[in-house]
Amino acid sequence: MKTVFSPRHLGHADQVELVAGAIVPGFELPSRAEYVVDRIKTVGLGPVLPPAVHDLSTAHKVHRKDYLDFLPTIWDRWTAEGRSGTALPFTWPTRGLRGDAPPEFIDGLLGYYSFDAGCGVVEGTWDAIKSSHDVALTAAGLVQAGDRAAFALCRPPGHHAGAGFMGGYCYINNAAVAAQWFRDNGARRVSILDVDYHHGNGTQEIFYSRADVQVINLHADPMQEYPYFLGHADERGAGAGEGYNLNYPMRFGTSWETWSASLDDACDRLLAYQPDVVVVSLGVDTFEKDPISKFKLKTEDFPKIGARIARLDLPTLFVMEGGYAVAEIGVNAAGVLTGFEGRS
Ligand code: OKP
Ligand code: ZN
Repeated sequence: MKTVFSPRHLGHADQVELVAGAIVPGFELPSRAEYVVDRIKTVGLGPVLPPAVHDLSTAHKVHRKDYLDFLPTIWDRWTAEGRSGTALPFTWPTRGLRGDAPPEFIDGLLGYYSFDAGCGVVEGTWDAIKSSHDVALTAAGLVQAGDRAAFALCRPPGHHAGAGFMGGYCYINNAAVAAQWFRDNGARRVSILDVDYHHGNGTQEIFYSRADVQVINLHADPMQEYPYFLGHADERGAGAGEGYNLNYPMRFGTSWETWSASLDDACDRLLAYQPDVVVVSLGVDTFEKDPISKFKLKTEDFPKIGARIARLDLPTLFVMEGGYAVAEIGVNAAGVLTGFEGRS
């Protein structure tokens, strides 16, 4: 299968984040994507193509206009205050505060348009966000044009980004934009299968009231793990979307036996929906050695994920999300894709 990839992700670098009470170098490192693209080439998955430039018209159907307008302005607003380093928020409009309108000053805007301090912005961040969006849409185009599958090697990732907010290293929800694009280009129904360790709260929020995009999430139980405030099994969709959101929360320590049982059930539910195309939010942070996660999948398990998804026998777009054990992320992500192709 073809991979779409842009070196423009490299400008999104040296951002910091808040971990265990300390400001530390961010885990969402540029080397992550470099390890994956290197491994794709080593195993000979297929050609690696640059993205074509796309406008934001599809993104505007899944994100709020004011949010998309704000994103490219963050770095200039930050430096206009004489600041450097990483732009980060420190105040959020939680219960008991008004969150109905954006304030004027950059610190307030950053809080208004985020749900955590996980989305640092540096000079090259917007260009990386836009390149990641273009990667997803270019790869979607390959599937639309008849490729059985394609790999969007997106960085930054997207599944925590909601209609009007960033969070969890995610700014534009690449998988959601791709799903919307498939809907606008002939797909009657689209399924999003999110196998990242963390619940894809942004994707869930975007499609929660829609029947035309089924959203299935396999993830760590939000009672124990980030993002904490969404991802429970009783969140099943609302209104027209009732029954089209499915969550499989699993406890710390989950290994292949339990995880794959959830995947099997998810695949049954996916097939029952009869989608025309599947978008896989591909996180490999379920890996036993991932530095920020607590599941126990082994390297040998990742090809089995791909093989199971291949059995759906549907056009499939893989969109890169998380995975942080940088040395192994390439092997595990490529393992899913070669497993999909029946190679291992
Ligand atoms: C993004 B993706 C605090 C760090 C928690 C958020 C993790 C975001 C994961 N110790 N940061 O789903 O892989
Ligand atoms: Zn994750």
